[in-house]
Amino acid sequence: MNQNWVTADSIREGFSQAMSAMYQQEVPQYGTLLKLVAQVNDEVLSQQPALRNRLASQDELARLNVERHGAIRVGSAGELNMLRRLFAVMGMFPVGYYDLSQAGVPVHSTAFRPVERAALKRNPFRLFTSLLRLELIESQPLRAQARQILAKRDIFTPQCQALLQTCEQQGGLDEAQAQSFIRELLETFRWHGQTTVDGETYRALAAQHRLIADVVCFPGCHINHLTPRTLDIDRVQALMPSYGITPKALIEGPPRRDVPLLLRQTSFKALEEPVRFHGGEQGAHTARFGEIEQRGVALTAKGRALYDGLLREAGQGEDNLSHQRRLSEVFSIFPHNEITLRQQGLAFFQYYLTENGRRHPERLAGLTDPQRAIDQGLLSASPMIYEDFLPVSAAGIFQSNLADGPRSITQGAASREQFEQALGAQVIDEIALYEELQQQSLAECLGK
Ligand code: OOG
Ligand code: NI
Repeated sequence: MNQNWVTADSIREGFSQAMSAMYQQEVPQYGTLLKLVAQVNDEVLSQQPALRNRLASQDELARLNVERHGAIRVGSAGELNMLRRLFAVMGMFPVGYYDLSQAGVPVHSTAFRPVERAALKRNPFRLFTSLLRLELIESQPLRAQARQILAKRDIFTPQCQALLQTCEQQGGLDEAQAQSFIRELLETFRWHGQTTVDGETYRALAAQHRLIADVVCFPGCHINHLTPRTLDIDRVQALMPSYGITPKALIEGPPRRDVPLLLRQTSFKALEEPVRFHGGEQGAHTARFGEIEQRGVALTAKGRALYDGLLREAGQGEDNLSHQRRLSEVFSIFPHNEITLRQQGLAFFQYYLTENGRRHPERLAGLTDPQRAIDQGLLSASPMIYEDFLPVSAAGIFQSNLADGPRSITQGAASREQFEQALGAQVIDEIALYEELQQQSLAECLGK
């Protein structure tokens, strides 16, 4: 490899910064949300020195305030396939398959994200990427029309496509090329206040499902939200109104816990924004919103099955207070502390050598059981952060922004194969990835 190539990590970092700057310009409320989250994170860290020390010692503090994910929606296999190649330049790979059609949202999705520990630490930027499933549109003529409109657009600039080719051919990008790659790729995700179709077509597609109009009628696939990570989502939700932001009714995901589980999310409603239809007619479109999240420990398949069952059992409350209360009750059987979560094989952990362990590698040499090494004070275990998404939560977020319109789509079945065919690759299994990282960290500690 040529030493002058810019690393994928550094292109991803540059890109996520550029995306954040663009979105702050486009949606000023996002800037307000960033300030609120940073303030709450500071408060939590000063109130909980143990948490601060742990994050600092694991080198996790630095990523906290840059951490964010975004979401985009595309309309065709060709677009998804191009995105896969483009994101690979930034070290982001498709992890997980999410079927949202069960919940009445005509898309299936993956998350492009870094997969290695060092890359995640440097900058974990992720993009939740959904592919519209035109086959779920009930009206046949509209389905054909949507296909035609999508076939005519190219959401990537010519320079962006040329740089991708260069990168794939020469094996990397130099500094100047990396900078223009970031600039050109950003264009794909910019907001366009102008549709490619006339008002009548827009309204016909929106009448099928507002999501369809959002994907089909614009010249690009605008970023629809960016999500900062908070250490206390309940506090941010409570403070949002005093910052002029109205949160959605319910916080999605598990309840508040001593050891935070998986992912909790909330969002503010999509803004109604002026658009100009092709031909000059003025209208409005709602697509872009704000979201915050609190990340917790990644669960094993066993832990995840328990989570899914309890979430189903709890159902949906009317308001956040009663919903959270009910969740807490139902989740009371889920082990509350790290030791039990680990011993029952419900969650993934990262292993670290203690001071003692570092001084006495010979004592670790013969050990295979991490528990014995922990008991002997040679090893410590810390929850591995969940880097992915939750389909029920994602559906809730989609619906809080899109559900209050008409819907004429059929409920589809999951179709992972079809998605992977469009993508041009298989999606990586997230559970296998955590398993591997856990094994790796243990092997490193035990000097294997
Ligand atoms: C994506 C909604 C899902 C999440 O964090 O689960 C999502 C979208 O609206 O395109 O962002
Ligand atoms: Ni999101």
